[in-house]
Amino acid sequence: MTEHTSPETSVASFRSSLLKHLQFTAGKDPKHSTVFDWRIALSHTLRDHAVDPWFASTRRTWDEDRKRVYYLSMEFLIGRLTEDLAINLGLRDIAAEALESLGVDFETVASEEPDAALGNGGLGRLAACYLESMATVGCPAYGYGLRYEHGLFEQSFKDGRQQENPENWLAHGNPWDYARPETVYGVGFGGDVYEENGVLRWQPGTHVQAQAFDSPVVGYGGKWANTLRLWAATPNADLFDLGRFNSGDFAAAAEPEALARSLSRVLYPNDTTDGGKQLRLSQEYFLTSASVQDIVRRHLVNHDSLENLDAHVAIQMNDTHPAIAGPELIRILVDEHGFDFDRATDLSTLVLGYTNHTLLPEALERWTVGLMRNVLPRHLQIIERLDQKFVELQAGSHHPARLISGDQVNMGDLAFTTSHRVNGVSALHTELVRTELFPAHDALHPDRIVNITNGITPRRWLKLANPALADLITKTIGEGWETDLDRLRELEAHADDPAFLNAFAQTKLAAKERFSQWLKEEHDLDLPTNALVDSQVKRMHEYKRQLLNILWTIAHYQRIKRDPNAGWVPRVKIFAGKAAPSYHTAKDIIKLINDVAEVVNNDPETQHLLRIVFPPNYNVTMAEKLIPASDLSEQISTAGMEASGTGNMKFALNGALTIGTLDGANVEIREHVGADNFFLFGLTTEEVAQRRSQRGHSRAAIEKSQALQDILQAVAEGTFSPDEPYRFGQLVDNMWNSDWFLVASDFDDYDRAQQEVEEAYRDTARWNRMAVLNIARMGYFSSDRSVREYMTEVWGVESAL
Ligand code: Z16
Repeated sequence: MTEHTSPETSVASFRSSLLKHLQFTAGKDPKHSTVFDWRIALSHTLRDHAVDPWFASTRRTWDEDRKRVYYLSMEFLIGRLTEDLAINLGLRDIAAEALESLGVDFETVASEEPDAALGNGGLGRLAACYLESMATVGCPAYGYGLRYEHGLFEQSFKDGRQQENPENWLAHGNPWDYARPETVYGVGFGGDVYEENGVLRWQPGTHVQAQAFDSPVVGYGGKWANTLRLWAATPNADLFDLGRFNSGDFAAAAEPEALARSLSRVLYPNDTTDGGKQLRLSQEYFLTSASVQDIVRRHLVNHDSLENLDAHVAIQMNDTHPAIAGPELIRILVDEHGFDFDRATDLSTLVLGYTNHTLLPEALERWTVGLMRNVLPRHLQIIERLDQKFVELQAGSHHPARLISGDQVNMGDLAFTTSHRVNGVSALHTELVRTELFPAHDALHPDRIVNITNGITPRRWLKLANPALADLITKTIGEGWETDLDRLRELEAHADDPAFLNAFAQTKLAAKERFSQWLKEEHDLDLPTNALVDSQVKRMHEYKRQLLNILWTIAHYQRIKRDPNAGWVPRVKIFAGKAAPSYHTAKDIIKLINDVAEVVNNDPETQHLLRIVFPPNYNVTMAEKLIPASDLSEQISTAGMEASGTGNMKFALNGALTIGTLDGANVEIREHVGADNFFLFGLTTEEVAQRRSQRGHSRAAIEKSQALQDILQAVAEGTFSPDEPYRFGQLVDNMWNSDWFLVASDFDDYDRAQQEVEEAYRDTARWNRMAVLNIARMGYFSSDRSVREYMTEVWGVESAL
């Protein structure tokens, strides 16, 4: 491999490369260039530096005929790349200096980049962290996804209600990717299945072309680089109906073309609900088919047959979204390469792995048989045959589990049967996957389910997001923690050193000031920097219980009003997150938070003690600024419902303490940081099940809690919605009469834990010590660790480094 460029790259050569790109790529005279032009120059200069490690890695993988990982995901929530790539190439300071010598500020230029928001939340961000970690640990890999023209919608508030606006990240082009007009595959849809000389042949009704766009993904230190390949739907020429066009019917002529383009037009904005829409299934097949064709083609370049595919290929399905990969691979092996069905199935299973990310029934994909037959008739036949085999395997069972039940194809069951490993994303979640979701499968294949607890990349979520803390860590324990996060444990030795605790507090203050300034500039919002910053940022969902948080905030407000001089700790309550556009309850909760904020923030009696800040349009970039500025991390989902959570890890790694339930990865975070350094509350998973079975549980819980009664009464009376007193009638009614998410049952214990937070924060030294111990003990949650586990437990791939 050629020597890595960064040590040799001087400020002078970076500077001349910037000027070259400004002139020849942006086509601008330095005198007349805008921030946008400088960004184009900077990103192309950085991309140039990615090419050497990228080619070297790709070449080595070919030369050594290495096994490759293919990570199939409908979502990659990447955010910005400029600073990330600069850091990984070791060029962050050189780039800043070179720009400065030209009178340009690095941060200003980097901030001009739009987020690549090709994901909804945790699942998509996880895929982005894993890509970065695979490159860092030297795992030969490709990420495969869709090049959506429009990522997740932009959120704004109008009278406190969520509005959705289309996102347009490609409007000014994407400097990171290389278009590959020669790498195109036809993806078939619909049509019929015919028999031809005893073999079945699928004759699709239409084809849509998938065109590749490749971006290099460079690992930390620039020692290895992989490829993110995103597919764009490009209507092939024959879709344009020249006959109709010539006869003057221009709209009709463009119709099939419009259908084709819609396949990569926009990301579906549902994080955990499955809409059952034909376009979504078509998008999923579009991704899967193009990727599997590409994988098979690459394998056949230097292998004679597909017999040994499992020795060279590992395909990971990120949730069930690409679960049609099993039937697609079987179809290619049987219909196009003459494999026997059983052998094709066994081989496919050895190649495939499936990660489950949720137990929520509304999130588990199910497609009707009718829709499946319309879109993918041959795949349906294959699934029917797999279903038969699955029933036979459960011989003797009176109620066998099925891949097809009633008129629905269960994609989770399909993904399970076509994978040699199925993993959950935290220890608790995996146990529930075993016992609640797939007990029949687990009985047949007791070694198939494994746990791989999620992780986050410390490069983006510490080094990039929190430069002050990162510098303090490096000053204290030296470099190297970036790729060996367990080394943070060396900070424990400083946890009782007042000078170190002070230095930590200074980094927190610096992060608060930075975030406060950003909030002012971007959203004209005020964030006091002398208060406890208490944050709940994530998608808006009933199971995540933003409602519990805002109801407690009302209680806190009422108590301050009652006794303003009781020595309250000043607090800022931060909320941020998007609701799926059709999720009305989640949108009501957004409106409630904004309505409460309106009252609380304008109350002169309490203003200095309590504020609520809800910046719109939470995204990766906001998270990078908000998380380091936080003291308290709200991870308060109903136990058993959050598969893992990864925001919880980002906060703890940045020295925020967690108030949380025994849910998802919270359980493991608490074990690692120590029970003394975590504010635990709430029912356990077993107690949740118990409580739900008790009739009238919510009414009983409310009647036991005076605080909760007062809050609900205030909301019901219209204290926060004087212009429309019954605005939140449904929310309140649901609390009394149903409360599936057990907000009432957990309220008093949450209140108790919040009092403990208050007490701990008053003792500054104690708080800082707890925060430092959190940081020191979070090494386990590096996505490098997660990726290495996938490599040995699932993929059977070795590091090339
Ligand atoms: C998603 O982000 C997640 C699950 C899912 O079924 C669909 C989407 Cl878009 C999340 C989980 O809710 C979260 O607990 C987990 O940490 C994350 O996936 C990554 O595993």
